[in-house]
Amino acid sequence: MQSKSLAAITAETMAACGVSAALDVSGGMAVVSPVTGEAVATLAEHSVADAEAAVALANEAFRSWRMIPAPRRGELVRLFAEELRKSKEDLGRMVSIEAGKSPSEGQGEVQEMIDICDFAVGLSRQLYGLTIATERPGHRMMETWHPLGVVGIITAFNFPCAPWCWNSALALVCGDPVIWKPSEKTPLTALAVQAVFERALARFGGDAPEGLSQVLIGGPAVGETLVESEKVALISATGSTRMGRIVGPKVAARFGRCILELGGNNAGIVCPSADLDMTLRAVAFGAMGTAGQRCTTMRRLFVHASVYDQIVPALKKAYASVTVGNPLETPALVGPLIDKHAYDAMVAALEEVKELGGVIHGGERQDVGPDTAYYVKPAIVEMPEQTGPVFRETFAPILYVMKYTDFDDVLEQHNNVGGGLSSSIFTTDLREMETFLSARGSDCGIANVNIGTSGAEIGGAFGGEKETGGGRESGSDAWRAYMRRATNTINYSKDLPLAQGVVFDI
Ligand code: UN1
Repeated sequence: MQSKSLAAITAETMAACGVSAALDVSGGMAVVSPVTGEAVATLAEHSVADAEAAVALANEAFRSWRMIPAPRRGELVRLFAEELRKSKEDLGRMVSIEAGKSPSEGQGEVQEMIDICDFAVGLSRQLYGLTIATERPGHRMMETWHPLGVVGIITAFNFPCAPWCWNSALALVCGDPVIWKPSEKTPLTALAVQAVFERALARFGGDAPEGLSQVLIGGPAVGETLVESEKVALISATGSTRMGRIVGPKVAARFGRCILELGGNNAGIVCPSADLDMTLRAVAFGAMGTAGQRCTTMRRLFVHASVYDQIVPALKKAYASVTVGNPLETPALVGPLIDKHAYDAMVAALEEVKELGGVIHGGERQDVGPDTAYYVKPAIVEMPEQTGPVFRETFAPILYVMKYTDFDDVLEQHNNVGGGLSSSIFTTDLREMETFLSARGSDCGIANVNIGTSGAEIGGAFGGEKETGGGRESGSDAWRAYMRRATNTINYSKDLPLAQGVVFDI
């Protein structure tokens, strides 16, 4: 039995991260842990006026931060990574308390922050522009990357801190202050991360302006203030496609920049030559990990008829035996759903697929916590075809399995959904693999071979196409979204030749 209350563990963990804010504000916003369904804190909320003040302060900070050399800006991120390393366990525990992840996954999320910080530190000396051949003699052409402005970061409950860091670590080295609006479901982790960041700021010294990184606690009104403010140059938003349909047009209407990382409906294809043991393990983590609440979760599995009767029974066995339980007290691999709403959505999807001829294995609510917590056995559903809820992202551990015979046909089916985030093929056949990765293969932002759809490393650009929103965050050249590009042409000759041979003699 747990001797301390979850609220007490929360308070202790927050204090260990250096948070001094009151966690028991009367009449404040209740923060509920999905682990037990109980409120672990009540927080003061920011108002729209507070959000406007944060935007003004961040713009003030931008004026000086953009003039600090990028490698020096990188030093702040380097110190932040050091502080994150010291607080990895505590921050990981906050992720477990607020999002219900296992300790390994909670700490894994913090590791993802450390990794992107390390990446950003190197990047701070590599914000390269091109030198471009010019058609005019005695001229030189180049491009220069400048800081963009204030970056508003809106994050979702399922990854309470890593996506903020993919954005903020890059934004900070690129010269941009950040304002973070975390999910109302996971504001404590944001406050804890901010406290850790402030330790890095204190070590960094005086040239960091006030308001370089701010957190706004509150609901949609606060987020909308960021989205609608012309003084927020870039909005990077992670969440549902429904949210993206609201945010995208609003930012576009003011010609702001947007990075959208929205829903996925990620699939795997299991080919005749697949290494089935490896496939089984990859699918199990991809579909059941984080209780199916990753945007990269594997939601559909197409299995070739020749291996269906080998892999599907093995998967059913793995699903039946997976441990579900309290992530803080047991070594369970699968923790709770975030709330009743998520549970209801799962129940509704399963009811609907049953009507459509789906054969459901698992999916029952588990009696492993109080009534206020929602633990479920992950569900594997054998479907006769891709139909109904299979076309949608239900943010819960449901894996729809379908049989295929023709490779070209399965590629069509694979791509025939709204989401375009992540995808996997399991094969040892070179032709299938290369076709899947080719222009007529997977249409997703992430296409993997012999690994699952989730668990991307920070070094690659992260994001996807179609209803996933088209944004890219994290590694590769995603940093460019946080800077503005200037093309510079310099005439060092004594003549003034015009481009395209135009004559204009006066
Ligand atoms: C998310 O679910 O919003 O690839 C992000 C992954 C993690 C990130 C998931 N690195 O599963």
